[in-house]
Amino acid sequence: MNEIRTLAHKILKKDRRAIAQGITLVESSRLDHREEALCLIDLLSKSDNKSLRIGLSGTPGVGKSTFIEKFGLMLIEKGLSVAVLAIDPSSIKSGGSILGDKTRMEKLSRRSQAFIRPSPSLTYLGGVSRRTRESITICEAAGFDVVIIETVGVGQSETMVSEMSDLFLLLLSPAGGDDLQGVKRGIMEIADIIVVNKADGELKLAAARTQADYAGALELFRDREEDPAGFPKVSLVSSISGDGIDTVWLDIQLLMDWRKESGSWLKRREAQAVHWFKNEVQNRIINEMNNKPDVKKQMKILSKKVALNELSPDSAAKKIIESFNK
Ligand SMILES: Nc1nc2c(ncn2[C@@H]2O[C@H](COP(=O)(O)OP(=O)(O)OP(=O)(O)O)[C@@H](O)[C@H]2O)c(=O)[nH]1
Ligand SMILES: [Mg+2]
Repeated sequence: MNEIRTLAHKILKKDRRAIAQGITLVESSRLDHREEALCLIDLLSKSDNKSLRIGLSGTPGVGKSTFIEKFGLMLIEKGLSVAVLAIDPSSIKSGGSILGDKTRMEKLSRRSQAFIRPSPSLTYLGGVSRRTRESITICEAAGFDVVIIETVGVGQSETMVSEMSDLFLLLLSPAGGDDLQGVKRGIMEIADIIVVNKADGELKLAAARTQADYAGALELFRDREEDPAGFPKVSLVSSISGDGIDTVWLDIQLLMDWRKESGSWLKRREAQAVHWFKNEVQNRIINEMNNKPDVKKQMKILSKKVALNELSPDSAAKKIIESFNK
């Protein structure tokens, strides 16, 4: 474990290779690596650095990479450092698309104040969330001022990302039609700032219309007592020209200052930590069960009975727990 101590030490000094190595370690599914990863995260969790964690989501092609590049460069201009963790749950099926992204954030990835880490997800969503959370801890310990967690909009992943960030940005394109782009209510509920991108050239008018549509729809959700007036809000940006990006940053700061003042920022972090703790308890119980051959065998038998309606799901669950406790 001395190696892990050295690794932690290097990460705390913002050694980029060590950061990458640490993330690779927490991403590993090997059991011995998991033990090391646990040790590393425990060592790093004690750092008292608190990065701003921004969740960012949007459908493919909406301009996430272009936005992050402009936004990240702006942060660097302001003397801040930024880490980008991109997760792509859709690559479970497609085999990964986000990896090409590094080239699309070319300017940002060349800056020493930026760290970009695309992660194709090869495992179940629970696994993705665990390692992303731990990757955030690594970036935070390394002292990045801002950590952006990017995900492609596919239902579950937004919720997961919002559960590990301080605030959540949803990127949208100017709409063609008058419907709300099929954006699910749940996602509108978790968004703190909706950013309508591509507000430039021919799309400028459509973007303004989209902004108005969403501002109207958001009236329904604007009852968050812990937030300042006007949030959640809808902003217009062009990630190509950079117009509006600074306003988004001002809004983010306004919201964070407000939440820190009111105490809701800390409450959210505490609630998130407890949430993930419970999550890991479930993961561990399931893992332990899967590691017991006789329980696994009974699981198979009972699954059949449940499928044939010979046993209710709850009775079957009770039996499994009984045999697990034996
Ligand atoms: N006109 C205009 N085009 C933009 C803007 N932002 C991005 N684009 C274009 O939209 C396309 C997709 O942009 P990306 O940044 O790759 O989008 P993405 O959301 O990262 O896409 P995926 O990584 O595939 O999910 C590119 O051709 C960009 O040049 C913008 O503000 N205005
Ligand atoms: Mg992209």
